[in-house]
Amino acid sequence: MRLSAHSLSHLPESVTRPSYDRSQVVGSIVHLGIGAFHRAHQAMFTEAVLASGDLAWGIVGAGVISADMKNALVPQDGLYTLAEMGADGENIKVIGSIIDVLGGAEDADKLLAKMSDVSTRIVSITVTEKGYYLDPASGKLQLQAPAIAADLDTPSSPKTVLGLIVQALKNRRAAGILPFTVLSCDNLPNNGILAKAAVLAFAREVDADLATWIEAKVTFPCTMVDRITPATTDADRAHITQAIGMQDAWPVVTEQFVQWVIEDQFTMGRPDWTIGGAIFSDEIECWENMKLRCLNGAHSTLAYLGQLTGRETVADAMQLPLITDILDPLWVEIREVLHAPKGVNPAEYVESLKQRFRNPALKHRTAQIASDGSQKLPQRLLAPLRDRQAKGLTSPMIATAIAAWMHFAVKTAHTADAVLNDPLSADILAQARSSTNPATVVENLLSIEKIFGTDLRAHAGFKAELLAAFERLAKHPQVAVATQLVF
Ligand code: CS2
Repeated sequence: MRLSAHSLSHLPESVTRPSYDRSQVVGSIVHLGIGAFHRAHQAMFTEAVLASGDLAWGIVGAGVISADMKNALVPQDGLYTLAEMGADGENIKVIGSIIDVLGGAEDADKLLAKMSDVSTRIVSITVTEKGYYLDPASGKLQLQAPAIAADLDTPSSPKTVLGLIVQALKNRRAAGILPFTVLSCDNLPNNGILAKAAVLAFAREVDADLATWIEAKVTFPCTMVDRITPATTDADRAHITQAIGMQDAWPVVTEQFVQWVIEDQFTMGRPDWTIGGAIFSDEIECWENMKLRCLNGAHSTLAYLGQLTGRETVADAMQLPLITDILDPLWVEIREVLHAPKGVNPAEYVESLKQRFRNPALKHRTAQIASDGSQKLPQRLLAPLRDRQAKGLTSPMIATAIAAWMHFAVKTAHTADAVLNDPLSADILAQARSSTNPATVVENLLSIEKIFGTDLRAHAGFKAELLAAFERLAKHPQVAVATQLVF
């Protein structure tokens, strides 16, 4: 048996399921990038709204790159299982807030039509850092990126998120329809401001007048999103099949903790996501910085150190004193320049992160977090580093985290058949292979401007700190680095 509207009644009693009439739900949110995170997060908050009786806010999800999620979820009528795993057990729910799924290029026309239609009031996105096509250091739109260049060539049949949003807004303007809200749920600082910058930069290339209209009329609220959600594995699928007594082609396994803080600026209304526990706030930047630096900064550090010490998962990496001895003072460095949101105690926040990272029920692979370092380091580690430098403070632990990324890159570059999962992999691997002298390799990697800008390589004190950290890691008996480097 497979999960679907027809099989819902066969679920075990313990599994929560949609309590409302799904046939009455209106698809007023289009979500671009319907991966595991969206389904563990926004779709769950929206489920709470529907369960409260407000059926005006269903989600039409779309995979932007592929049709895989469509192929998995359409036969299940959009239903999927969400398993919230804690050290003390699990909570299994079937979520019904996604009422239709479109997929990749094959549905691009249908997707554009839905986004252009008056029924769509919010377009939300989770396309990861690289989906914005912004240079990580300068924030400039990558006009030469093949997907962006192709959409700029034929803007009326777009395939990228930016192309779709701009063309749909153009269609709405022409038809006299109010613009939707663009709601970024990506893990980026000022994600709404970045989404706006990317959309406007694209729109300016297409139609300057349209860009002015978008700037004046469309809102791009910032959000802080948080829920640790590893990629679904076959073992997860087997576990869920056993737990719900039927097949689910793409369940989501996540933690019990969840947080969503949203700036309240919507053009055509919004669901009351507070029903599911979301917070509307004007202090988004503080929330985002705290999360990106304390959680994600530590996550990236754990991931690179985990990769260098053979630790497959975050929970395993948290068992290694070498790693926790770096994380604890790293958090101190981060907290010394942190502006926490009102009412939040950063020390308690960090303690709660340790518990979350140690969650034995989550198999969060360090390899997954280690991907796309070029897109992640700037906001997670370089931002607090620069804040410290501005105050004249040294940062040996942030330097250690960056050194761990560098070793990871160098090791990948010198390992046959290893792939560096990063949009800037060609640049990074070229620099990582450029010398066998540690000081030169560190210097060359630090000279990748798209990641590090130009200020860090000009900072003699930081360079010395980074090289010392790089050499210290290389000499540590538990750290496996590329043997090509002569120390
Ligand atoms: C992780 C995040 O993969 C990564 O880079 O750091 O996906 C992290 O799990 C989430 O931001 C938690 O909210």
